[in-house]
Amino acid sequence: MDVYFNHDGGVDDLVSLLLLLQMEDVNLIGVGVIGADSYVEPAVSASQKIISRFGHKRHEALTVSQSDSRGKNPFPIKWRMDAFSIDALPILNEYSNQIKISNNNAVDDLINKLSAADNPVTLLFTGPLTDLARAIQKVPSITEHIDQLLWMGGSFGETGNVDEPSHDGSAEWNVFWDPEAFKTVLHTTYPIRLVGLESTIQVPLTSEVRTNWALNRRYPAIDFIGQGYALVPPLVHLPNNSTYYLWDVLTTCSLIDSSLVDVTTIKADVVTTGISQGKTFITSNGRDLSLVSSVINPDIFFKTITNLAKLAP
Ligand code: AGV
Ligand code: CA
Repeated sequence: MDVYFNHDGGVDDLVSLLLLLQMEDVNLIGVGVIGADSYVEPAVSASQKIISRFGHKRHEALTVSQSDSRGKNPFPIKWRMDAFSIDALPILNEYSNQIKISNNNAVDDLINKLSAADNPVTLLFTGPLTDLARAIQKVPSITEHIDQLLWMGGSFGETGNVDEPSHDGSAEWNVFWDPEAFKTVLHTTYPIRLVGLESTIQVPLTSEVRTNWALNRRYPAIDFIGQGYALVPPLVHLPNNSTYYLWDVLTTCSLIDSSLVDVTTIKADVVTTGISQGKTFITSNGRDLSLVSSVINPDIFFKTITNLAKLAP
């Protein structure tokens, strides 16, 4: 399966990149990084180092492209800072980085890779859809090369996860950052599969999960995962605005293992303005989408992470 990955530099975005590199059935044709839930420079740099340190021979020629996209509703600075810490972890700085930055920005890199593709490409997005929306607007014919879009975004349950002034809390952050981008993507026809908050709520970061990574830290990639998630707060008693879930990692693992999740089909749309901007909702006039409705067995999901990470060099 040919895969193009666009992420936004959060802890679980960068762990997703590491895991994607271990998937033998995935032919990773490009990586784009957008400075949404991160500052883009350290997020690009950390991505280069992760590919260099934990990638395989087949990844040697991979480049990382930097996005110049800006969102309507910026992420909290506190969360965006994590990319600097990950980029500075000793485990990523022991050996020199061998992976280059693309000469093209993330929009043009996506356009070029799709235009040149021999086979239909699966898009994996774990941040806002801005780069995809801009690429489609610039060169509409690239959609012919898209096999499907798998996206961590949206919420079809009671609430979202945005806790900001002038908003009612109904949106999920990756949609809220750029609601128009999702609207643009909804006007296309290739299959879209969403992983939203109704399923990711089943896979919070917990101290039990952390202990398991600690016990396996003799594997360098699992040590890295433990170090990365040490930057973010776990679920202890009640969830709050900063509680961390494995949103993007669930999305990434469901790419190769559809038995991890249950999927339903819905028709959906998005609110682009006002106090509910970024809210996704079901409506009979909406676009056909597949929605990951639940995680079948969270223990098996966490086991999948360690099994994949054990394959890393
Ligand atoms: O809304 C989930 C998305 C995912 O792509 N991101 C984090 C994941 O990378 C935004 C986000 C929501 N709550 C957060 C987030 C939190 N408490 N800390 C950092 N990022
Ligand atoms: Ca993300």
